[in-house]
Amino acid sequence: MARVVRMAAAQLGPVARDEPRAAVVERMRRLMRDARADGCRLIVFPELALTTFFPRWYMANQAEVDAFFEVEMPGAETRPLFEDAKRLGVGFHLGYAELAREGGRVRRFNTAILVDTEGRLVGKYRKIHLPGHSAHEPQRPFQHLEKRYFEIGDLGFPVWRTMGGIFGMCICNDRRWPETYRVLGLQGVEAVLLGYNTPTVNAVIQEPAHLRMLHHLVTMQAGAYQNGTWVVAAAKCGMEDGVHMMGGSAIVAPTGEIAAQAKTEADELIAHDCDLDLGRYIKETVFNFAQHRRTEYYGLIVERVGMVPPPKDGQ
Ligand code: ING
Repeated sequence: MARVVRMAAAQLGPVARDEPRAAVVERMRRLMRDARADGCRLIVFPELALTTFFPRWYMANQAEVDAFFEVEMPGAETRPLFEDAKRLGVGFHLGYAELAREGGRVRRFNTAILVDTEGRLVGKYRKIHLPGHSAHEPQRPFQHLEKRYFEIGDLGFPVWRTMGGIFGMCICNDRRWPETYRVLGLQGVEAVLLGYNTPTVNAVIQEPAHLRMLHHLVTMQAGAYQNGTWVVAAAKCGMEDGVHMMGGSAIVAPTGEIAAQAKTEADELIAHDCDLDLGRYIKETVFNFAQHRRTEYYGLIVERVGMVPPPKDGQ
């Protein structure tokens, strides 16, 4: 039995700091139309897709920071995407900066949503692994202030039954952590949808650029295989306000193989006929969690946050 859903990763090239949301949405609408014409029923847009990757700047003025956030979703500029989704019958994943008023206070998250082929908002995820730093570090060539501008996500790693499968989401740095995929895998996820904005240069320590692509791919390939799930990852990339962001958008099969990969650092669509049953044999044999996992020995994974090496001789 094959439950095939043709999925697309819609890579976005650079979004300039002053590029209006409406202009970015038009680029995304075109990618959605092209995806539908290519037979796709689901399209994945990048993390923080509506604006430039603003955590690269230190901004002291909160109002200046908040200008990069959405206060409603859909809002006036993003509603056309929801309407196109309904008219074309294409579901989508969208990453954006969320400003929410909850419990009598303002909350700010790096958020992603899942919208189905009827244009209905099915699910929301708020980024849990926030990389970078919270204080201004002027010695860096560029900042990475996600810990300053966003709160840690408070929705966990949920999955949703929709569009014929079991879908989960994560965002950018989350893809580097095995825990992300395993928590989703323990819920039977069949496709993990994610966007990312990854600077090509490591701002902290000299690291060969080719390692960026290796680490990006190997973490998703491992996560896919070890949990028998598809992974669809869309970059926002290219030279964005003077900082180069890596491309490499990819669709990874539950076998760990790369089924499709972007070749440019511009707006580019990659698509693949994803059989959501392809991971079944992996879930039922080599990674049959119920049969093989020994959680009685995994305690440190949850009990211990940071690494603690053994005492040195004589200590
Ligand atoms: N960006 C980068 C990412 O995790 C990063 C930050 C790059 C962290 C490389 C560590 C190594 O892909 C975001 N937005 O998380």
